[in-house]
Amino acid sequence: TTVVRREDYTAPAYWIDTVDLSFDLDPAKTRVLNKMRLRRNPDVAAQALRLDGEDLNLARVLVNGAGCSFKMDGNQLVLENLPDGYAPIELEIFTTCAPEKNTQLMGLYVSQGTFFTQCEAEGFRRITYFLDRPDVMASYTVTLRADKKLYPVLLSNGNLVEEGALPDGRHFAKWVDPHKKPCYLFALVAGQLVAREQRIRARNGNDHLLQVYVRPGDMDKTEHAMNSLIASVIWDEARFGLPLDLERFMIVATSDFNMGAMENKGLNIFNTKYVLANSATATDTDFANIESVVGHEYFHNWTGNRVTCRDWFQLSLKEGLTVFRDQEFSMDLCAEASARAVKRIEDVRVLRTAQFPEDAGPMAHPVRPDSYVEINNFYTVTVYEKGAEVVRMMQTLVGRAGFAAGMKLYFERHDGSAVTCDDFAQAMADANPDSDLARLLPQFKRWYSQAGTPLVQARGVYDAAARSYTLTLTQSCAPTPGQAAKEPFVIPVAIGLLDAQGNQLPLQLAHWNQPETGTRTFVLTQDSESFTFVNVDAEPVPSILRGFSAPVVLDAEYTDAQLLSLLAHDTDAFNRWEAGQRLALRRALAAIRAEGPVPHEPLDAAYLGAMRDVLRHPTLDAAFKELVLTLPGETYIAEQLDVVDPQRIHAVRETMREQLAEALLDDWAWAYEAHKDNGAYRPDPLSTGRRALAGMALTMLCLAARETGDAVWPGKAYQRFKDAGNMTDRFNALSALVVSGQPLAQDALARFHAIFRNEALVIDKWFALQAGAPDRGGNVLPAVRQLLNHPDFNLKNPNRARSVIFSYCSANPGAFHRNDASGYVFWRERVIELDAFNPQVAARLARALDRWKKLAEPYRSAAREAIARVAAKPDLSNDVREVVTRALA
Ligand code: B3K
Ligand code: ZN
Repeated sequence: TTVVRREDYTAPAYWIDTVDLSFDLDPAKTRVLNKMRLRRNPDVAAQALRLDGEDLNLARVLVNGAGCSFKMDGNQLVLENLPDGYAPIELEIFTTCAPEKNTQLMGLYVSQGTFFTQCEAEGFRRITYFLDRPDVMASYTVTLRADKKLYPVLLSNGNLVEEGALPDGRHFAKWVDPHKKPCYLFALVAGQLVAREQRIRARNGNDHLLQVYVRPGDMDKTEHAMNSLIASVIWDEARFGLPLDLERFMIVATSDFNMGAMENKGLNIFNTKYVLANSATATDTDFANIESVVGHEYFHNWTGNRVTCRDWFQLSLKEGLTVFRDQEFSMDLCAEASARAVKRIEDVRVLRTAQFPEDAGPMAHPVRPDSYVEINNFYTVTVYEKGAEVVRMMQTLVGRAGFAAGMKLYFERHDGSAVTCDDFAQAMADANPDSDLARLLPQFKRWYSQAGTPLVQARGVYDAAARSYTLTLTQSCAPTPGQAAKEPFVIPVAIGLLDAQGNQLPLQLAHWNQPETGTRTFVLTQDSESFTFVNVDAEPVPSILRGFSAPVVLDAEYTDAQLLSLLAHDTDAFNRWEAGQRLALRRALAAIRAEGPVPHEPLDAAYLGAMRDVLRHPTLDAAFKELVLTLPGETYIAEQLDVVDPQRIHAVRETMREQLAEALLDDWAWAYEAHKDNGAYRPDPLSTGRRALAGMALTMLCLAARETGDAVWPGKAYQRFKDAGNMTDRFNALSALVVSGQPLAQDALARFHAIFRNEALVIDKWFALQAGAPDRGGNVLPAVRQLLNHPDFNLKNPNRARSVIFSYCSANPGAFHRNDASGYVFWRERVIELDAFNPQVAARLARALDRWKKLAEPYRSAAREAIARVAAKPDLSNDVREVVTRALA
C-alpha cells in the first residue's frame, strides 16, 4: 500500500486537450477506443507519460497513427519514447472491459440491464487508460454504440449531436460536451429508460431542457425531483448569479449505487433513493433529502465542475462549499423563519452525531487531509459537513453580501480551472479586504489544516457594584492522530444576554458608545479572551454560540435554572433547543454514572414540566417541538463519556423515553389528535412538522401502553397504519408499533411487506426498521441474521446491504454491542464478505467500530479482537486495510 501525500503534488507531465471516446457496449465485453490529443506540459521537466488503468484488457496503442513501444508498471501504462518537443501528440488506445463483472460499481457497470458509470474519484481508469487526476481537463466527444432494443436510450455528457441506426439491430449516439472537464465528471448511461421532461427559460432568456430518467414503472415518482431541480436552477441564479450553462441537464436514477448521487457534467447519476418519491412510497424525510441532494448535485455544476479541485486533498473545496450551498438552498426554500431554524438544528445534529466522533477517533483528519491510502475513505463527514461549517463561518465573518462578492471573485479568478482550498479562502478575503476574515486569514485557515473539535469554555462573572458582566472564553483542542499540539482557531461566537425574566438585554462593551440589541458575534482568536459588558442591572443568562456559530463543543457551566430559562425564552431557536438537550443530557449522564441498576425515574418534575410546556406551547412550530422532545441520541451521549457502556446508555435512554411517555400521557394524546390530520399530502415544512410530532406522539403513547398493558393506543396505531393516506403517517404508525415492541407489530410488518413487495425503496425501510429496532433481551441480532436469509435480501445491492447491516452495526448501538461479542462477529463476517466484491461499501461498514477504544469491558477487548481479525486477512482491499490499520494504531 502506498501513502499519497498532499505535499508531494506535482503538475502533470502532459496535458490532454481532447478526448474522443467510442464505446461498443456489451455487458460481457465492452470495447473502448480512446483517441486523445496530448501535449507536453512546458512547466515540467520532460518525462515518460504514465497512464492509469485498472481491470482493463489492453489491445492496441498507437502514437500519431503508428505502433509504438510501451511497458506496464503495475497498473500504469508507461510510454517512454513519445516525440520530443511540444507539438500535439495523437494517442490511440484500444481496450476492453467486462461491465457485468464490475461488482465494485466503480467505472462502467451494469445495473438491472442498464449501463451506468461512476468515475469519482478514480473510476475513469477502469474505463480506459488516462491521466486520472482532476487537474487534467479535456474536451470530450463520446460515441456510444449498442443494441437498439436492449439499450434504446444512449446518454453522455453535453449535447447530442448525431444519432442513427447501425447494422445488426444496433444504433449509435454521439455526444459533445461544450465544457472542458476532469475525467471524474465523465458519464455514460445506456438502457431502457423513460424521462420526465421540462423546458425552462432562464432569467437571461436561455432555454434549457431538464430531464429526469428512470425505469418505465417509476415515472409517477419523478415530479418532486423535477420540481427540486427547477427550484435549484432558479435559486443559484437568484442567490449567486450562477446560471445553468448547458442546453440540456439530465438526472438518471439507478438502484445500484455506492453513495447518494454524482454530479457528472450535465448527466447527474443518482441513487434511486434520492430521486423517486410519491406520497404513497416516500416519507417527508425522503422528500427533504431529495430536494437537498438534487440541489447539491446541481450546485456542483459551478462549485466542483466549472471550478474543480487541483488534487483530491482539496476535496472540501467542492464538497464543503456545495454542502453549505445545499443547506442554504433548503433554508431559503422555507417560508417561515422557524423552519429555517429547524433545518439548522437538523444539520447540526448530523455534524455532532457523526462528525464529532470522527474527529475524536482514529480516522480524524483535517478538512483538507494531508495523506491518504485510499481516497474513497476521505469522502467523510469531516470533508463534507465540517467543511460546510468552515464555509459558513466565512459567511458569518464577511456577511451574506460579502460572501456573494467572494463567490463572484472566486469565479472571476478560477473559472475553468482546478484549484485549492487556499484559492477559495483567498478570494473570500480579497473580496472583503476590511473583514475579520481578511485580517485573520492565515489563522482562520487552521480550520483546513488542524483536525479535532475545539472545546470552548465559557465562564461568566457578574459584578453587581460595577453593573458589569465579564464573559471569559477559553479554547483548546485535543490531540488527533499525527497532530499532538494545536494552535488556536478563529472562532466566531454569537452571543446574546437574557435577563431573569427571559427578556433580551442590550449588549454594550465598555468602549462602545451605545448598546446593541440582539445577537453580536465576537471573534475568539486567542487561547483565552474576556469580554466585559457594562450597564447590566442584574446577573444575566448568556446565550452563547447562537445558531451554532462555530463547529465546537461549548462547555458553559449552566445551572438548571439558566437552562430552563433559555428553553422557555431564548429568541435564538437553536440555543432554545440546545438548552433542552443539555437538560436531558445532564440527566442521562447522571443516571449512566450512578452506581447500581438504572434509576427507575431519571427525569425530575422540572424537566418534565418544561417538556410539557414546550409540547403544549401555543405558538411554537410542531417541527421544533418534535426536535426539543427528542432525547439526545445514544451516539451523542456516548461521546460525552470517557468510558462507554452502550447497553447502559441504551437502557438509560429508553427509561427516560418511557418516563417521558408516561408522565406526559394526556399531553401526547392531545398532541396526536391535534396534529394527525393535515389534509392533502404536501411535503412542506409546516405539515412535515405536524406529521413528525403526531408520529412521535403515537410512539410515546404506544410505549406508555406497553407498561400498562393498555390496548387502545396500539389498536389506534394499527388502524392508522392501515388507513394512512401517505407513507409518512403509515411508516410512523408501523414504527410506533415496532419501537414499542407491541404484539401487533409482527402482523403490521407482514402486511407492510405484502403491500410494498415491489417497491425496493420501501422494502429497504422495512428492513432498516427491524434492524434498527430497540433491543429487548438481545432479540435484534437473531432477527438481523434472519433478515439476511430473507428472499428479498441482496448483499450486492448497496441500499439493501445498508438497510440491514448498517442499520444494525452503525445505527443501533444498544443492540450491536453485546456482552457475548456476537455483534462484532457479525460485523467482521460482513466486512470481509463485502470487501470481496465492493471495497467502498465494506470500508464504510468497517468504520462502525471506530470508537472501540472508548468502550468498557468486555466490549473493548472483543471489539479489538474483531478488528484485529479483519486486519489479519492477507487479501484485504486498500479501503478496508486503511480503516482497520488506523483503528488499531
Ligand atoms: N461527488 C460525489 C461523491 C463521489 C464519491 C466517490 N467515492 C457526490 C457528491 O458529493 O455530490
Ligand atoms: Zn458533493
